[in-house]
Amino acid sequence: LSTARSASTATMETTYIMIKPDGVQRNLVAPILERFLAKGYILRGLKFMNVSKSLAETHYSDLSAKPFFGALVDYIISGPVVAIALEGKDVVAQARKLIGATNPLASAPGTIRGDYSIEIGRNVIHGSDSVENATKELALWFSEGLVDNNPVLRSQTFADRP
Ligand code: IDP
Ligand code: MG
Repeated sequence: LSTARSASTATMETTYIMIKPDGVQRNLVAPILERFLAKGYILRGLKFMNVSKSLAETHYSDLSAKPFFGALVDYIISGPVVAIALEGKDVVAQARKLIGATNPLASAPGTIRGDYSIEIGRNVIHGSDSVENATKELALWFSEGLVDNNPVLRSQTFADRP
């Protein structure tokens, strides 16, 4: 009962998802998108793009002191990415659940990383880790703004049930 109540009062959010270069190169764009869209999240942004070094460094600036930071930036700029904005109830935390743990060795089967990756340095996908960071990352990657996508479908998909 408490789970149902917290789900029904959960706020609508938008999160930033990114299919990293290895996911693109391994032809995982369609199967990854399929998971989020089939679940019912609303697409608010989608673009295929190359990433500048400064954009990658800004995106991962919280990790700039880590020993793997340089390798991480090189990974993200190694080929085009797919930048995605998704809207839905509690979507920031829910998308992280669908994505799985950072290290694929710890990601459960059934999660995206659990199903499609082995190495932490090639873990195919990014998802914002908090609403605050989602807001920052969406502003960074979609500075042009999001797409106002089909409010009719949205109200049907997320209508609260009694
Ligand atoms: P997250 O992507 O699950 O939010 P973060 O800790 O924010 O994980 O790290 C960002 C990305 O940096 C990871 O997805 C992974 O690609 C890379 N990374 C994290 N830790 C390591 C590491 O120990 N070695 C190499 N790469 C790492
Ligand atoms: Mg992170």
